[in-house]
Amino acid sequence: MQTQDYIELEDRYNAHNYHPLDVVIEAAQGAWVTDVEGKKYLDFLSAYSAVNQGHNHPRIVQAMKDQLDRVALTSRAFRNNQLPLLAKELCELTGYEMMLPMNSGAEAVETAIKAARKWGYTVKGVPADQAEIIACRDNFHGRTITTVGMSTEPQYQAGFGPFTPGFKMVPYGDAKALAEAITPNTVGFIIEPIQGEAGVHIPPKGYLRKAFDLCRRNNVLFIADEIQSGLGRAGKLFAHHWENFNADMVIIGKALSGGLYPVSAVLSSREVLGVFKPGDHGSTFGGNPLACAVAREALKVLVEEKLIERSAELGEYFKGRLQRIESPYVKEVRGRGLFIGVELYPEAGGARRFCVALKERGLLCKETHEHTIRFAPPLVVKKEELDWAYGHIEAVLMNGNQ
Ligand code: IF1
Repeated sequence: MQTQDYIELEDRYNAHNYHPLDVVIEAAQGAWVTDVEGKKYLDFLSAYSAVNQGHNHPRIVQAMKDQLDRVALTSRAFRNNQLPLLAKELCELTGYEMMLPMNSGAEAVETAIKAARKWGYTVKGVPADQAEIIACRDNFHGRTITTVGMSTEPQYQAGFGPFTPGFKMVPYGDAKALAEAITPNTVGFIIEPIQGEAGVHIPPKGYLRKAFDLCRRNNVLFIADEIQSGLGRAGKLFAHHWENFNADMVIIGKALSGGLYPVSAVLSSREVLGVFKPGDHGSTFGGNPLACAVAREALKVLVEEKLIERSAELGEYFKGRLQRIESPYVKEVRGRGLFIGVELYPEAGGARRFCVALKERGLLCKETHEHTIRFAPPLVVKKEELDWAYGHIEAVLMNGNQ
């Protein structure tokens, strides 16, 4: 079977909830993927930052195989010998007192919202069913009814209402608006320290810290959605560390497994995660031994291969090169670490055609919204590979879409 055959099958039998580039991948290693025609591509998306450690990292694959030979799933009705070790290692790495494991990012966001609400009722003393959570405009926190209910993107909501009540929206980057939105019933403020899907938006300097201080003063939990920006992607363990504080709650997913398995988690204090009593919350697969073994090794790889430092250094280097391109199409190049967005002028005719052109040249990128191309290679990418990619990006950005 060839590319077109797979596309026809998928279009016939699979729901059309995506518009993928027409490349059919059959294998991958490190920063490279191979399609069914045998063509190789440098991956500049990293499965939306889930493969920060590179595709099929040999150490994580080995840990996964070893665990598969023992036990994959126990359910939380029984204990397993991997969950306690992941919990300890993750808390020691991040400095939090407790974690709660789930599978997808959206589930972990839901978990954080449940924790914040119950904390509000049982610790802060908010009257029953009055808890409010503040979120930011242009956020992306997932696809569940609650998380799309918090979205300001019309497409994510159209046709899916009614939504979960109890959320307020404020503009991203506006501390004054946050201050005005907080009431005695506010239990949490949820934010992406860098907005990914909105187009790699970095808030104004000092904003996150100011927002954190506001939350502190008003006894509101600062909830950092680090599902995409965390675990080294932005050149720090967590992107909000750029402003030197520790969020009250951190939500992680994606690269927590190095892309080999869906693993997510919420990190917080004993005071917050302690609100959950047996039966309050859970998941069939959350915290399963296969997931925990994979996550343990994925975290070790991140630290031992110094991928966070690599992201910071290579990101600075690559962003610098991109910023020096004098293309008539480029409005702005922004980013932290290897989490870089190139925003094009509307006159460029949309980012997608540039992504298609880059695909033809062997570089897999994805547009976000109409006008931004996101560059987020695996953090194991080599400097020479970035230089190779740069040549193609420059050519495409200078010449339109050839
Ligand atoms: C898709 C976007 C990226 C996330 C943040 C929670 C989640 C995500 C900050 C939910 C997920 C993914 C989902 C994926 C595409 C992708 C995405 F463009 F849609 F927004 F990365 F930029 N918080 N982001 O970025 O995690 O439940 O998916 O595990 O196609 O929906 P999930």
